[in-house]
Amino acid sequence: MVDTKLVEETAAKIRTMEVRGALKIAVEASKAMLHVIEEGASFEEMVQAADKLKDARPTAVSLPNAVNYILHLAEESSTLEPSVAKATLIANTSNFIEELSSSIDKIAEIGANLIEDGDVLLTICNSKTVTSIMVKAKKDGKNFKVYACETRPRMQGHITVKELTDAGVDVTLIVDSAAYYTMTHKGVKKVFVGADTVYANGDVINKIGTSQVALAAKNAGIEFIVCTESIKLSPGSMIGETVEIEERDPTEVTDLKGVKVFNPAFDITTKEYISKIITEHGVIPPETVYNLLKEKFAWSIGD
Ligand code: RI2
Repeated sequence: MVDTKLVEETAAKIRTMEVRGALKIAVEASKAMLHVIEEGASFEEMVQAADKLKDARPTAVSLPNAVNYILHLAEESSTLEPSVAKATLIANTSNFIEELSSSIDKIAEIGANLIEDGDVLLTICNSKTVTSIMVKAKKDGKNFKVYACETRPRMQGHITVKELTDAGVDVTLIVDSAAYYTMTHKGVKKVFVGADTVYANGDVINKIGTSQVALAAKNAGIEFIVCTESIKLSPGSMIGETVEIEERDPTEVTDLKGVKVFNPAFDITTKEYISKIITEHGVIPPETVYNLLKEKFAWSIGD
């Protein structure tokens, strides 16, 4: 029996959102998989570990995509001589984690080119992908302002404000319901948001409130830009599968007793509201997500 303590701990941290953000949960789950592989897990035990990790949160496909890719690597290496199979799998999994972790730096480089001196930007929630782009643009010497929606109920906007302040970016916190007023009265030029899952048709699932911001941006004639690593593309959507929209505990919303609460954690922004998508492979229109999916997930979907 392999030691699955790290798997249990990682799954618990993802569930409670101690570890959060769609890329980060994929990276941490992959590290837990690498650990059980190093421990000498059988394929069966790897599948069990993968299932535990995938069950932690339902909406971001980055999590199952990463864990399933490692199982695919395990299947591939199982055809090798037993003496080299484990070392090969460890090396391939480590390379994958390295690539996954560095995909955000490539997006930061590309995304920073889209920020111009004097820009006024708006974002929602805390996407490390988005803040990395903004931090890179600042390092490149650009001066711009950011409005950050606080993002009820978990207030991830506060994390965004801290990250940007620490990097010297001029950032202002707003309540979520001030998004449209801020767009129209503070000269917002572009909205940058992250993604948890991107469907083959270009629709994007992100933190609750994102689609309202997209509607407001469209009405105000403001560019709406999604920033996503390709690990967040959904291969299942190519065959019509949808992801479950996570509903979280009512206590996140209120401590009032006897009140009915609906607390969805994500929503879907349809592609007609999305101006462009920034990936580590370049800037693409939402209509071309299908092509990138086919290329990146050939291992999962076949020909
Ligand atoms: P990065 C987050 O979900 C937000 O919805 C954010 O936009 C998205 O993941 C992507 O984050 P949550 O974990 O991967 O806060 O860009 O529920 O960091």
